[in-house]
Parts: sequence; structure tokens; C-alpha cells
Amino acid sequence: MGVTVIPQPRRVVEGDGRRTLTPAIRSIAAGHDPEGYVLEIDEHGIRIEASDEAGLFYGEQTLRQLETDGTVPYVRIDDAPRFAYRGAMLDVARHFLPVEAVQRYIDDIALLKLNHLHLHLTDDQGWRLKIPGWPELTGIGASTQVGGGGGGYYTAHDYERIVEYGASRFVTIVPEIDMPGHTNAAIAAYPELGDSPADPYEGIEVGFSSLAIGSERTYDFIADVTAAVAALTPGPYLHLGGDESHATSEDDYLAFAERATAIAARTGKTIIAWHELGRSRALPHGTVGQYWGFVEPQDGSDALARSFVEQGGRLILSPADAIYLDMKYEENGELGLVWANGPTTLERSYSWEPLEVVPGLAEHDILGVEAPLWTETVTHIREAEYLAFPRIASAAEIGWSPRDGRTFEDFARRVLAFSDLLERLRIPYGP
Ligand code: TNX
Repeated sequence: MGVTVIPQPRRVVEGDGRRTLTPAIRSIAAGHDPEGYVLEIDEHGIRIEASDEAGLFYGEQTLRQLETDGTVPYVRIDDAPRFAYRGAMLDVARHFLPVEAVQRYIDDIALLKLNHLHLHLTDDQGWRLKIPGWPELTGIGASTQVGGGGGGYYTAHDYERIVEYGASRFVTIVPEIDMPGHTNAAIAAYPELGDSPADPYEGIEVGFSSLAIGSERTYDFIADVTAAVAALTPGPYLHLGGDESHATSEDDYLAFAERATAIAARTGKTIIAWHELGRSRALPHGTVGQYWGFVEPQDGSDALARSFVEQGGRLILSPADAIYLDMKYEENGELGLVWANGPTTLERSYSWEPLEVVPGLAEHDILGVEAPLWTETVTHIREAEYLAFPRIASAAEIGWSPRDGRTFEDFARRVLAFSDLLERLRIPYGP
């Protein structure tokens, strides 16, 4: 049958025999790659060695996947990730998800050795993080969500609980405050942030809102919000959005990009933005771009992505027609959208290579891979899990495993074995 682990380890040597699963003997030793580990199972015992705690943790995740009926195979696995950034994104703005739901998702993704959870905290339909000095962001701004029915938000303490839970599973939280579009909830709360007042919004269509680019109040707001979010964020990244700002003129967008990123950079965080922000040539050095175009770029989205690299940054790849987890699985699926060439099968989610999306990049230009899950149609964490699994395993493997030797056929076989574990963990999964 072979060893069935997802993501596929770098090197596997199978032995002959099995033993009862007992706690592994863990040791830290120099000489392993960051987050890498060696797992050895033989007649003498089960040992995990790594150079860092994350590596030990990933050795344990592999061990969990190897178990059947309380036993594990004799094996020597020598493993380490291809990319440093392996992420998932949850949109808690379109539908709010409580702390426990986010923690559950952290458990889910850690199993696949993903190490970043990007939280899309603000959008037209809701503002989900309390900000000191701006009470109506979560007063008025959090009262709505898609389709009605309440909304919600995180206090600083809630947010800290998410951050700590993530840290205990080697998952870094990446907060996103989406600007200058996707800001209807903020403008509904503070009309002076827009060029005209806005009502709270519970629809799905986007691209109609924009911060007032010429107003000083807007930059006070950005300074306060980025400082507050950075203070709650031990991780290195702050995501500023920048996507689909169809209600912002080109001149305004460029003025905004330069000024907002400069303000955010004062927090000391590395800025991440959706690839549209690559329209600006005045980004802080090292700003990371997140590409959400198709596997075959259209309309110059690849040039926008390359602009980040040209400005000293790197890219996170989230090709929408492959790993947007909110795409339907099949035509008659109840949950999900189809705009990104959907429905998206497991095979399509797996059948792409990071270096072949944006032409002209080297391996080093790619920080990693992230699978976003937008929640226009998702109201509960179980629905999120159903859309995510098993396609999120494709993103995890593409982000972790060596480029050579990956085949869908072999992956599909391992997904079948993995679904037993999902059932034991009561994680819903799709077809
Ligand atoms: C595009 S991806 C969006 C989101 C939507 C998503 C739905 C991106 C940066 N923007 O606002 O939720 O499509 O799939």
C-alpha cells in the first residue's frame, strides 16, 4: 500500500513490520532544515528529531497520519517544507465565525503542516475586530453579515485567544484589514471615512465602496487601526487588502497605496496585499504580494504580481481557479460560488505548480502558497470544513512537498487514506 501521508514527505524509506503507537521520543538537535524533522519507527521505538519545536510538531502530525488501528509502520522519514509560508485564509467578515470555530480550523490546518492563518477581518458586510478609539467600527460595523442574522466581532481578548491557540500549533495569524475598497462597514460606522454616507450592507456584490482618499481623517483611521492590529499581532505580517477597489479612481488608488503602506510600515510589520496593489511603484521595500488570478494569468495580473518582486518583495500564490476553497465542487453543489472557473474538482486544485503561474520568477521569489475560503455562502465552521477538505490538502502538498514526483494519481490514493482520519476527527469533507 505504501506510506500515506499528506503532504508527501521529502524522503521515505519503508521498513518491514509494524508496532503499537506509543508516544515518540523527541529530541532537538542541530542539522535539520527549519521546520524539518526525521521520524524513525522500528523495533526499538518511535523517535522524532528536529532542530526546532515546529519540526517536532510536524513529525507528530506525520505520526498521526501513519496510524491505523493503533499501530504504525516501520519507516524512516526525512522531511522539510519547500516553502516557508503555507497558509489558509478564513473570511470572518462575510459571515462571522466565533473564536472556537477559528480554533477548530487552526487544528484542521495544522494537521496538514500549514503554518499561517490569514483572517479576512473586514469587508463591506462587517468589521470584526474591536479597535480602541473607534467603537462604532464594531458597534454599527459588526452588526451585519451576508444575508442578515447578526454578525459579531472579536474583542482584543478574543483575538489573543486565537493568536495563542495558533502559536501552540505553530500557526501564525495574519490579520487583514481590507482597504480602500471593501470598506462599507467602516463607512457605515463613520461616514466621514467615505465620500458619501453608507448604510450597513448584507448583500454579496462588491466593488462599490471606497475610503475617502483626500481626507486626513482617513489616514488617522489607518494609523490607529494598523497600530492596534499590529499591537495584537506577534507575527511579522499585516495584510492591507487592496483588491477590487472599483470605486476608487486610478490616481486616488495610487495615492492611497503609497500613503497607507507607509503608515502601516511604521508598525514594523511586513505588509502583504492582494496583487492589485502592485499597480503602485511606491511600495515599502519587501512588501509581499498575494496573487489571486488564475493559474494562467489574465488581464496583466501576472505583471501586477511581478511588481512586488521588482520592489524587493516576494509572492504568496492563491490561484483562484485552483485553490479558492469557496468554489463549488460540482455544478449542483449547495455551498460555494463558481466565478473562478468553478466548479473546482480535487484534481484541478492539485494540478498546478507555483513556479509556473507568474512567468519570470525564481523559487526564492515565492514566499509560499495560501488557500483562501471566502464565506459568502458559508455560515458555520462545518460548512467551511466541507468546502476546504480535501482540496486544502492540495494546497498543503504544493506548499510543502518537493516539486518533482508529485502526481495526482498518487495524491488521490493518499487522500482516500486521509479521509479515514478526517472521519475519526469528525471533520466534514466534500466529494
Ligand atoms: C474575490 S479574492 C474577492 C473576494 C470574494 C471572493 C469570492 C479577492 C481578493 N476578492 O472579495 O469574497 O472573490 O470568491
